[in-house]
Amino acid sequence: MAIPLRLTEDRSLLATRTMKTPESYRTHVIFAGRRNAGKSSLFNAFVGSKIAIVSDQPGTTTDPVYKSMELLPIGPVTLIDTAGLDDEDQIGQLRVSKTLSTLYKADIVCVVIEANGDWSDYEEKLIVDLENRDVPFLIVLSKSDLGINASLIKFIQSKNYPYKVVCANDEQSIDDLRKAVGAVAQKPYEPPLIKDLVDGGDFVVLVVPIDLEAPKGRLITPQVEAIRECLDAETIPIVTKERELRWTLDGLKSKPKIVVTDSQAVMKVMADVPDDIPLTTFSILEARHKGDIAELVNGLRIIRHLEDGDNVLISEACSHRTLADDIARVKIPRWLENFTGKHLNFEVHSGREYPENLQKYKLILHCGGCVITRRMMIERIRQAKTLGIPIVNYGVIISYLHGAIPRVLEPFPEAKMAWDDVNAQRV
Ligand SMILES: Nc1nc2c(ncn2[C@@H]2O[C@H](COP(=O)(O)OP(=O)(O)OP(=O)(O)O)[C@@H](O)[C@H]2O)c(=O)[nH]1
Ligand SMILES: [Mg+2]
Repeated sequence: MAIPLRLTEDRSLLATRTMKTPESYRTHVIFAGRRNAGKSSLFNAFVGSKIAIVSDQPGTTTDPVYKSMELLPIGPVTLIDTAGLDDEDQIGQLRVSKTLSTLYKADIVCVVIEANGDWSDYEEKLIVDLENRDVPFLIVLSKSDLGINASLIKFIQSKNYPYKVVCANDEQSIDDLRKAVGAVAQKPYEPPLIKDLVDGGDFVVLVVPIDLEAPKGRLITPQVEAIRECLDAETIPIVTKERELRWTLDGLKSKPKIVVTDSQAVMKVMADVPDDIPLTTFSILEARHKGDIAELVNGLRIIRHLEDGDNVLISEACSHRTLADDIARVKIPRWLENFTGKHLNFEVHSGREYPENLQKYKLILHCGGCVITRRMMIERIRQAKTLGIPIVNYGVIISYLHGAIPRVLEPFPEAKMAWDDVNAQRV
């Protein structure tokens, strides 16, 4: 009797852990393919629950359907079922574009195609896009009980694509599919937040202002992650507010290896930290860890060329409660207008996708992306770059507008080079 009881307990614990894991730590598994390929049936079989609607009517799935689960050995995953890629009428096109905009989240795409069907342009285009963006994929040949097209298998083998033959009602084949997804799914390499800048035994001073914007009773993700990495690296992290920084530094017997501050306190902190101690900000650490720090610094090239009436997008990956003196909505716009002497047209957009008509913006001011994965942040930077729109993150622009950028980029050679280029273009 004791065994089933423990199993139930363990399952609920596992479920709680799965629900609580932030999106940025999850592996995203997406089912994509033509209409009626069997995506929703596989999605349901994969999670073991009838969540997505299944029917023989092509175009049953309209909006993406999400489900969290724990998948060994990779851990917490988010599975996403999508609308078919071959939906051609007007509304269908909207569904297709929703599917395509969901694909950028993927750490693996299961490209579902009927096992007795044929390879088409839809699969071809999808694979080319995934290969270009280095996104792992698995070809899933569905409805194997209805027959298998030998020449389709031959074609897939000739391309060396990983594939699995499955039937939604055959639990063994679904279990094989789960294992294959676990083996193929891959999160991209994440540069460390701070670990590589410090050595065991170093003191590391982290400056964390507790102002109105600080969440009640806790620290924000980059601060917590930095403390954790410092502990992992066997350094001694010392957390202080900006007001007590001088006393903290005076009280240390040896110099800290680096001081990291919240961007908003960078002016005061820069004045208090002697020049021979490296100084940077949590946002700069985040820019390297989550994004492409060189590109986010390169975005600064536009600032001196902004004109009255230019559109500036403030892009936040999450939606959070805003305050009267919100950093993104109020302070950065104010500082930027003061700096440039121009009246700019700021638009705020919160959410996992960019607004439509991105081309109209002269500059994108992006949040640090702490709630999204590195792959998603890189993809957002790539989209901006493809359209030739300069992009910076909040911390980079705050340090720039306060004259702190050369100092806070000093520990990062690739970012310093980008900054030197921005400077060279000014002449
Ligand atoms: N025989 C058989 N039928 C299947 C299998 N998987 C799905 N089907 C049937 O194929 C039809 C389409 O399945 P869905 O799972 O709704 O396909 P979908 O790709 O999600 O379709 P859309 O949402 O319209 O794009 C349904 O009638 C399913 O019952 C399978 O393994 N074997
Ligand atoms: Mg469906």
